[in-house]
Amino acid sequence: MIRGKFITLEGGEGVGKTTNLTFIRDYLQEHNIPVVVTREPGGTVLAEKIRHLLLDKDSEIISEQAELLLIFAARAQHIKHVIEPALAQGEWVLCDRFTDATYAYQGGGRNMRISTIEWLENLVQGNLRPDLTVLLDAPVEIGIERARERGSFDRFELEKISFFEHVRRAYLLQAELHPERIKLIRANRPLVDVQSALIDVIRTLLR
Ligand code: T5A
Repeated sequence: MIRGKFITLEGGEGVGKTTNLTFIRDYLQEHNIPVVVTREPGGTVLAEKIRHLLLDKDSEIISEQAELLLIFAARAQHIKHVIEPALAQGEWVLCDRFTDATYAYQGGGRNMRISTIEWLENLVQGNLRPDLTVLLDAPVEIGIERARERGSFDRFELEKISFFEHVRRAYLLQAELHPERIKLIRANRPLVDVQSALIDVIRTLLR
């Protein structure tokens, strides 16, 4: 059995990850590729409960360490019960956010030590890394505006603009550090243009 490919979508708030994930799924299915669509934090019953705890804006104050460990606890479940089994069966996994989000939000946004994140990444993931990561990048205000139009804010979306500027910078740094894996797509343009750039990137994996 040929192992499936692991694709992740990343970017700040409201850049269009979920919208474009559906687009990529449809594109792959048109090419007869079996696809599992999932998200982080989340993807299993327990990991979705952890997601709820993390996004709940009315919870007690969550310490930075607790936040980081909850994210990796959810990730451990997700990898064991969804991602690895699917890849092993030859299915492609399309995931809305993964560990680059931890480098961006907890590393960049919360200013946590990168070496701690790396240590947890190695512990929880072993050798698992995405085959391809699409980073959708747009100025912070654009994403926040799109998210705002959708309605209520979660615990992260209540952060200040400067937090999201740090997140964006950390994502761009990840792209610089991993140019083979992370493909940057400008998302502050019409959706058709974003999606045509996406097809160019996904095609490279289909070859
Ligand atoms: N988190 C997550 C961490 O802190 N650490 C971690 O390790 C991980 C994994 C999860 C939160 O958890 C944090 C980060 C997050 O704050 P989430 O729901 O995954 O939350 O992330 P959000 O960014 O909140 O997801 P959103 O649904 O808000 O944003 P999307 O998915 O990027 O945007 P989408 O597709 O819903 O689009 C938003 C709106 O914009 C429109 C869409 O139609 C939609 O209305 N749109 C466009 N409009 C015009 N032009 C375009 N090109 C458009 N693209 C989309």
